Formats: sequence, C-alpha cells, structure tokens
Amino acid sequence: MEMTLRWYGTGFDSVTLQQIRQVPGVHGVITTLYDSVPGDAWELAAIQKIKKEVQDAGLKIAGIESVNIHDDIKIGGGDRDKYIENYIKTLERLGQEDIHMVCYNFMPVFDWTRSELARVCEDGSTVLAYNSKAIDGVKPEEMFASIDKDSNGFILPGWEPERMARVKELFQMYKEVDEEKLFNNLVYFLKAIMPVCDKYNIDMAIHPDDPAWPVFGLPRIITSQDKVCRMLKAVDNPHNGLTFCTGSYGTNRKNDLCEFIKAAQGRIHFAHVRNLKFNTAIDDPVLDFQESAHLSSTGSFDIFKIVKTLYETGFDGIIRPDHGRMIWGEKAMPGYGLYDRALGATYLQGLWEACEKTIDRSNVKLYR
Ligand code: DNO
Repeated sequence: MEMTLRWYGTGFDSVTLQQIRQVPGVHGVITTLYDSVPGDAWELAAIQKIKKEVQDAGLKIAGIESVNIHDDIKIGGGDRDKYIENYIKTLERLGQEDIHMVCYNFMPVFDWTRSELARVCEDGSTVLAYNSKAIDGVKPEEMFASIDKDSNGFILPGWEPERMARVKELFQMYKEVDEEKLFNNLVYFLKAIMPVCDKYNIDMAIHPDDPAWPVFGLPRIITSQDKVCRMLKAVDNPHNGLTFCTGSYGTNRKNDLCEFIKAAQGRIHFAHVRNLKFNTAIDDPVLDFQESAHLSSTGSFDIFKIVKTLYETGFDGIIRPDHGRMIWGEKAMPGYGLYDRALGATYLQGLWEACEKTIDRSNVKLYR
C-alpha cells in the first residue's frame, strides 16, 4: 500500500510539499496541472517541471488526479476524436515520465456536489455537507454562487468560474445525452485509450459520481456496483479500473461498500478512504449528511471493515485520505486542509498495520 496526499500545486494549494513530507508514512503526492484545460494535451516540459519540484521536496508523484475529460468526449460530439488524441498524448507523456496512475471522472457539467462547504460541527470544526432539500430546490447557478462564497478564495475542482459562466450552454449540450449514451461514450473513450495504457502501463481509475445519483436532471453512471461492473466488463482490460472513493459511493446507502470492493477485486487502482455521517434515517425523504473525521466512531461507516476488505482482497495500491474537516483555525480549500487529512493518513496506516500484523494474505494475489 502506498499512502499519499493530494496536492494541487504551488500557487493553488495552501499546503506545501515540505509539510506533506513531514506526515508520517507519506512519500508520494497525487497532483495535476491545475491550470490545464480539459481537452489540452499536456506539455512534456510542464509535466517534467512539476515532477522535479515534487522530487526536489523529497517526494514522488504517485499519480495524477485528474486529467479531466473534454465535454465533447462525454457527449460524443464531433470533435471527440481530436480530444481523445490529445488525451492519448497526455497519457504518453505521463508514461514517459514514469507516472502510471490517472484518476478522472465522467460526470456531466459538475464534479462533486455539496450544499454547504463549511457546516459548523459541535466541536467547532467545519465540514462539507449535503442536504437534499437545499439541492433539489436550487438552480445550478445559485448553487455555484453559494459554493463560491464558501470557498475561502480557492478555486474548487469542477466549479471553476469560467466553467460556471457557461453553465446554461453546458446543460444545453447534454440535453440529448441519457445514461445509455453517456455509458457508450465512456466505453468509446476507454477503448481508444487502452492501447496507450497497455504500452506505458497506465492504470486508469475512474472516480465515482458524487453524490452517487443524478443531480440537476443530468445523467450519472458511476454510482453503483452493478453499473460499475458493467463498465469494467465492457472494457475488460486491467488498466480500466477504479478510484474506490468510499465517501462518494457511500452517499448512496444502498451501496454495500465491502461487497463492492470484493466485486471489483483486481481493478481498484486508487482508494479514497473517508467517512460520512448521516443525519437522517434511511427512509426519510430528506437526505442530510456531512463529512466527518476519518475515524469509524465519528461517522456512519466502519472504516476498519473497509480497510480490512481492501487488505484481504489483495489491494496493494495507492491510497489517500480524502476530504478532511477544517480544524485548528486552518484556512484552506474546503476539504483539503493539511491537519485533518494528516490525521486521516495516520489513522488509515494504523488500520493497515493492524491488518498486516493479524491477517495472513500469503495466498492472496496482490494487485495495485
Ligand atoms: C473531490 C474529488 C473530485 C475528484 C474528481 C476526479 O474532492 O474527489 O474532485 O478529484 O472527481 O476526477
């Protein structure tokens, strides 16, 4: 297992590489070219520059989150082959620089969706939260305005102001795209990029839709075990794999996270492990949840069971703590402060060590 922390890059992140280096057990970061635009082929020189910066700080780039996908690929538009060519060039250059894991998502228009970015908890910390009443009654533009207000001045991935300025146009583009079309467009994209992934041994790790159901009437397809297994089968290449994000799949309480991990055995290339706390009963028409600290005791998930299932099924790949609470007066991108994620990294490594010392997996085939 390789414990990492996400780092958005100098100028975009309040957390420094020097700080990350001091988190016990963390030797790698997950990063991106945060100012790249979906559809661009990443320049080799830009990849080399960030790689050197990370290495000079005594760390390595363990993987990329994200290389974003142009909308034309998602809607199956006229220019999709051109943008797929560019994506392939980016993968080639990452492979040449010895970077072998790429996280991406296939969500139309938005990335993750929350109704609040700074809900105040009893202990004074703040967390991201979701309330279905707030989301269901709001227009996407209003949603953006409230997200922007709480973003502490940081640009949040998927909620970039230039993108939000085009929100109406984007909705229009997706008008004819239903779940089946989106699925077929994903399969088309994956089939086209598998040869370069084979050549450079690049694991593609699709991130789930967060939350794991359609929002604002847009289709969402990476939401459940059945849908994901269908996608894995449709392009049955080990390089077509998953980011197993517990906090995203777990938003849908019908998802059994441990069964899901077993079903995806061999294909989880990246794990985001975090906890959520549900504040409404499972049959309540209003869904309200908030993100909690990573510990099982602070939320609704059994994080030990999740880590143990990853361990028992042979997972040996890249993992990172996910959104943290904002604690100790830190000002950072919501979800991405240093302190609570560092606590999460330490906790997850403690659970992993307990598994290593008590569970024999000498007969299990390990995979990354
Ligand atoms: C949210 C993240 C997502 C994720 C993308 C992957 O905090 O988990 O923004 O990075 O969906 O492309």
